[in-house]
Amino acid sequence: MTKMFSRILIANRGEIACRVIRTAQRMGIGTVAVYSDADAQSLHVAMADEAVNIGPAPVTDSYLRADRIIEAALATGAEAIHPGYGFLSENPGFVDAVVKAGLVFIGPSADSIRAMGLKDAAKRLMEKAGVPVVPGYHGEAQELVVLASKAREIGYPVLIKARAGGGGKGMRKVDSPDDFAETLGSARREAKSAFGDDRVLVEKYVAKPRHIEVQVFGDNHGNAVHLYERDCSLQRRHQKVIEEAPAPGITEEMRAAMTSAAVKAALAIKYSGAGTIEFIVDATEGLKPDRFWFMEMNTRLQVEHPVTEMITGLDLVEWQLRVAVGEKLPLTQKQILLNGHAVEARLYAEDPARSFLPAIGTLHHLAFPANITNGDIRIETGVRAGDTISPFYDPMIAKLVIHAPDRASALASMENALVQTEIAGTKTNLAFLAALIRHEAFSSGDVDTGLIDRDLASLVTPAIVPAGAKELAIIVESRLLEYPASDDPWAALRGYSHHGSQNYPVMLFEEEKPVRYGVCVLDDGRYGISSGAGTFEVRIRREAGGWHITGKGINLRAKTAAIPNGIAVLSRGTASSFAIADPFLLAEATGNAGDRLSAPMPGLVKSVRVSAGDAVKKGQILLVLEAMKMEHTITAPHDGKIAEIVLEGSQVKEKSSLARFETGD
Ligand code: MV4
Repeated sequence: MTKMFSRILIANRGEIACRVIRTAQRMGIGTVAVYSDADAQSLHVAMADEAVNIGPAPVTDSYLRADRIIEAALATGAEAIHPGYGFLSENPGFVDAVVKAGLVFIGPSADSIRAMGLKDAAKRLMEKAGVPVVPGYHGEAQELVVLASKAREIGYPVLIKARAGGGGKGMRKVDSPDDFAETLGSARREAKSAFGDDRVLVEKYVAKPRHIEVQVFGDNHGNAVHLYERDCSLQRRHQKVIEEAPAPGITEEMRAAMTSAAVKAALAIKYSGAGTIEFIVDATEGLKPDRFWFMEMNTRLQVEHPVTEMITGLDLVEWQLRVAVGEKLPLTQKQILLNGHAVEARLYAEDPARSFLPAIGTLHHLAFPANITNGDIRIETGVRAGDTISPFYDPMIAKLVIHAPDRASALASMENALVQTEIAGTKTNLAFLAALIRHEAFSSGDVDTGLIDRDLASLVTPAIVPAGAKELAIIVESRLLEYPASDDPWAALRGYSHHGSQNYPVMLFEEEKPVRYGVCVLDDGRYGISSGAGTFEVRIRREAGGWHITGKGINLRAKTAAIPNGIAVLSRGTASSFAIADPFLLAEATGNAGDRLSAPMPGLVKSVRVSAGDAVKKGQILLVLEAMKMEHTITAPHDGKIAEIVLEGSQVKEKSSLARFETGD
């Protein structure tokens, strides 16, 4: 029995590093994380048994520094390196260096990676193995006259692809022979600058393509199996957005054809480890066994591998570790069963309304549903509430993965999970994901790679602020809700002072301008909000984990979360943030601030002993703050004249201002 590693190094970050560490720890394997300066406080570092800094934030100075990664492995006694995906995971030079250092690369051989790295050689190899390859030309000749005549033979429209490209990079569609020469030139220039290699192949353009890929696994004893297929057609600019397994609408005949072709491909290159054979499928007339073709092979574990794990009940990272120490595949093909349906949604810190620009920001509030009716939920993430999404790396927040008995319930559960996900502090694609799950064509299984681009306008709707969100934010900010009706006679007085019901001031920034609201308690659960536009009545009830606010045109169930200088209202996958204006900060902002006296702790301003305009002496009592069941007298730190003083009865947060003195000038 070959001995399992006692310690491995994970040469990655974020959710995939956490995911690999989780399996290693379950198997009793020690874990070494590597991190850049920007990731020093990140989750994967906290999870690992030990961690090594490998350099500054830019990936070229850290996560791509093969030398430092190998050095870290040797220094910590790690026997093997898991590359995750991306970074160095498909870099044959890295594999060679790892092996040269006497370490094990948890993945395929450098030769397999090289064989699949160049699209033309990969296609020639697959053709020889009897795997269907997209009709086209992937030969050595690169002269224009040769390629143009091949394009004519193939029949327009054709696709010109850089052989060193992948994932859509270096790809050009040509609709007519008149455009071939010029398009070839531009494709070549792009390939040269992007990959340092301007060689291309020419293929028949497959209309209405679906992206269906087959997970394969090989060991070092000549075995290879498939773990069924995944449909990854919902992509935007070649970035996968939602993936699922099995492929909607696939027949047993189609599955048999695709999975046997995929296993044949793996065997053809004596593949070891986790791999994915990507096929492109012409779905113009549904899924037909004679209309799928090999596109490329990914020689790594993929982002979307959890959907395969959930329909097979297997742990692919465990399989990678076992195969890497020389074990045979844990199961035979017959023992790998498909159960149910799984779907994954990639949650990103990006702004769909601004063409999905990455949105950096701090995740002041981040909460996922722990369970879902009629399905299992699995969250893969590398961040926690309070973490900041770094601008240096992929702005992924998490992958939400759902498993359910069938596709319809998997999609329903995913929609349910998305609307229960709460994020405040950065823009996200959460609402976009929910719109996609609800999309008519998608939910009926009529998917293709162009769906998102075609329907983008209807999928990206401006974020709406639900009616009642602002009112809820104002009342929560007034802190009146923290004193629900109780039998404590003093508590009942909350909201009242000796002269009737009191307005609690709340200031919001709206369109960059401070707007003052007054909140008063009308009776138990009913509040009045007054502003320049008059008074508005609402009723608020506490509900499971959140609030239910009702009023004229308002019926909202929501939760709230504190964010810096503001409050977020979270409801059904939307997050509305409101900026709270601290009146004294305002004074500073408007440049007429004297020096300020701020609250040493959160509390209630029990009584105020002076007024604006009063001259006070050092040590004179200005107000009494009730906090932590005690009364704290706040005195003047020096002689001076009061410019502003907080209202008696106000609830103040720590560090918020209590008084402002006139400046000396
Ligand atoms: C194609 C194709 C149509 N016909 N090849 C995109 C990136 C790489 N995976 C190959 N890709 C395509 N190759 C032929 N002959 C359409 C695409 C394509 C695509 C494929 C799968 C998933 C998403 C896609 C988005 C745009 C184009």
